[in-house]
Amino acid sequence: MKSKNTIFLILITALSLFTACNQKHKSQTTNEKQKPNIIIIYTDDLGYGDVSAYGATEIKTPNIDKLANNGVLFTDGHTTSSTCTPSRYGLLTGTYPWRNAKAKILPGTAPLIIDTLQQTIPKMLRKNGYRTGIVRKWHLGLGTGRVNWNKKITPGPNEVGFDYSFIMAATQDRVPTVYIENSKVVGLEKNDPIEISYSKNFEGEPTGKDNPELTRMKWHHGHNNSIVNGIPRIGFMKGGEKAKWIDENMADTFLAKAKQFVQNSKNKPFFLYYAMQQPHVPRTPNQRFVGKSGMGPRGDVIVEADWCIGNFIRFLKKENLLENTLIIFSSDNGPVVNDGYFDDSVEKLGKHTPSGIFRGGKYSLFEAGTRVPFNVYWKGKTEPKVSDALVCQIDLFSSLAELVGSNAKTSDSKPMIDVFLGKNNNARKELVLEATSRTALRQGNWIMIPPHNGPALLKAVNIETGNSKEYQLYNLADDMTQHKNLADSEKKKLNEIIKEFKKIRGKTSRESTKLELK
Ligand code: NG6
Ligand code: CA
Repeated sequence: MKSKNTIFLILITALSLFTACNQKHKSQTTNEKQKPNIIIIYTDDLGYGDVSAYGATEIKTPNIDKLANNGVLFTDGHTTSSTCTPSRYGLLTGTYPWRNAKAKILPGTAPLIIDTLQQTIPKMLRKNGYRTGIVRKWHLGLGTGRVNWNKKITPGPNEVGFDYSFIMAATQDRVPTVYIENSKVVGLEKNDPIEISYSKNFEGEPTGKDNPELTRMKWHHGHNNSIVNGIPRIGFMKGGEKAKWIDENMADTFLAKAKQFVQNSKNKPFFLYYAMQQPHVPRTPNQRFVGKSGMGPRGDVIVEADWCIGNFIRFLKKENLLENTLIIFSSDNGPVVNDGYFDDSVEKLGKHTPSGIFRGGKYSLFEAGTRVPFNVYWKGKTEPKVSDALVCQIDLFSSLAELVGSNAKTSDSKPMIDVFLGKNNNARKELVLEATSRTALRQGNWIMIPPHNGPALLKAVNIETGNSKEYQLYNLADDMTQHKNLADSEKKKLNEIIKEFKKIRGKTSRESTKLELK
């Protein structure tokens, strides 16, 4: 009897051990699967006032609005900088771009500015079981100098954490005007090699400057070097005829690649950095969108971008992925209307205000330079909420790490996933903002802009830079448009912020300003 009982006991114990083990194994695989997919949709030069969810009345962005209105809509969301390269650097590395002297608008031939040993969002996510991809705009440099575009172009996105990359090297207005997939130019023919230079034209090649009769889009400032598809660009390019992109097909090409990446990544959680090129110049909407905004090409490409986002989200839904996908939507810098081409954007702007109520725009240290649309949407997880918390793209590194259970951090990137998911409003207390190598400090509702040399107005683009010989101090709580400089009347506050700014910035080669207490 006794032995029967013992056998029974042993059997029961073995069975429960087996079940426990099995369950543990099961829950691990479920957890692994349940890690949310993460998508960052990043527009190029889209302003705070360009989105109807942010108050635009002259243009409709129904698909971006759906993300904004069903998720967390940040009213005080910032990029680190008011131009592209530094913003993208800040976003991907979680490190302030002013710490890296190379993080400024790059030519198409610039070497990679992210150290291959540096932490990045895709690297961190890859370590945590993700498949990672980038589709569209890179603009963080490629190679180590003197890239041979006809060979493997490396290091690049694939060396800083991306398993898959389908990119344009720099911008739509810069050569090389070709797609690069996993380090190789797409469609390149052996007998028609590509040569690129940013200093000298290739003999016999037409340019926007000398051959205006060959252009279908006229240059306003800059943009008068090589002509590709009738559009004069920045930089000189020779060869690679078959590999050249068709500007009007770019949105569809990238959308298809984004979908393909998702489809190929189904057995793992994935991270996609979908870095759209709209509404950056040259604005080349597909025929389907021409005239759709009534605002000329700038408005039309915003409508096109919005359509792409809607189409992509419907695709995620169809693939049953929406419930388990965190989508972050934002822009790399504030808006600009005329950024170098005569494209009717100024003439057809009408009552539309791309900067919303804010002062400045792209290239500016004023609010509109860095305050951008910023939404976080996760179906079934985020409640519709408007959050006034101060947040910055630089915090996504540590916050996404938190989300996936990693303790990776950088000293500049604050873990604040609960703020991003709308669970609390524990905003950033301070933030250094950057505009073409000049910096300013936001502290609570205060912003201090130290004296900076240079013009107060960039005439070509008609944007105020934020430069002044005097200190500027604004209280955004009751002066969102930054017209009441309180530097004289609030000396104590000013000195407090200058002190803090010195502490954060320390000695750096990029600060053109000597900070002095007032
Ligand atoms: C500027 C270009 C501008 C745009 C910008 C980069 C001229 C005169 N202007 O130098 O058109 O390409 O660089 O924009 O060439 S960004 O969004 O990628 O930062
Ligand atoms: Ca940009």
